[in-house]
Amino acid sequence: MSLACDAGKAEAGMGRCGAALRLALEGNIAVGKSTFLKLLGATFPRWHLVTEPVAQWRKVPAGGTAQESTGSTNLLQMMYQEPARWSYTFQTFSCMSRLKAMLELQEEPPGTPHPVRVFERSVYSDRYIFAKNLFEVGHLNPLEWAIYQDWHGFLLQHLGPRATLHGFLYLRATPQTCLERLRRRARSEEGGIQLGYLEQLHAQHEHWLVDKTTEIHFGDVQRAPVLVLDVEQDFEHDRAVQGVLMAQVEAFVTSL
Ligand code: UDP
Ligand code: D5M
Ligand code: MG
Repeated sequence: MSLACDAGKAEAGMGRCGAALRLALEGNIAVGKSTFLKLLGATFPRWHLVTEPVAQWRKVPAGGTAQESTGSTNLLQMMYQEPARWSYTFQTFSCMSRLKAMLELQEEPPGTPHPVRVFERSVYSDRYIFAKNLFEVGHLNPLEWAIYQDWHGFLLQHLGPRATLHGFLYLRATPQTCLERLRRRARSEEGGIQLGYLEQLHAQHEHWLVDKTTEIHFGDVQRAPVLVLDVEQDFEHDRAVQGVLMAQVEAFVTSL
């Protein structure tokens, strides 16, 4: 990459010469991803930020269930209430909703500045954090896990560069801190989540993004740089901590 291209690209919202830069914001449940995304929006107003489609999972337009009278079904709740029955269904829906959000973004015409795009989680955390964990604890059976991996690999391999990511921002805090934030947020479906589940998800993040011991089936994603951001300390209410975190992100983006 030329120096001329490098100069000021993070400030200008330029990811790289010739293509939008796509990053995923990863981390445990309630670690602070949505809060962090808002902070990115305030700091880098030209960046394009995509929140996780949780609202869609809570309101799937579908009849034929106990909630038929409302015309929609809360799939997130069903998965937490009966994981062995609904985990596979949930994985199909969450992965498709993330893919749609990724693919529906228009590419910009040649010559216009290419904004940085940041997605709250990704089709890769769907597979290498959640689905993998659900299989390991027995909520996805071996057949469901095999079918899931088959279509996930096929779809993403065929989408190629359209589905790839150029880097990961990993928000890291202890499972205990995530549990405190989760309880403070008090999302109704998550009332039954225990520390043990957050510990499992924490370990999956560490294996994938830090130790790199998780087998990843997509070369670009395996090689994509990871910025680990320590958010154990509250950043939502602390301007100094926010400044340090935003400077780390800016330096990371400039290096890509
Ligand atoms: N939160 C907090 N301090 C922080 C970051 C987040 O108290 O430094 C709170 C935030 O207000 C929310 C909860 O933690 O009530 C979960 O945050 P968020 O929804 O951003 O987490 P996500 O699940 O998106 O990672
Ligand atoms: O994540 C939103 C909520 O959705 C949280 O309860 C975790 C859950 N989630 C997100 N993706 C998946 C997959 N793929 N499988 C199972 N559960 C999932 P939050 O971290 O609160 O933003
Ligand atoms: Mg969130």
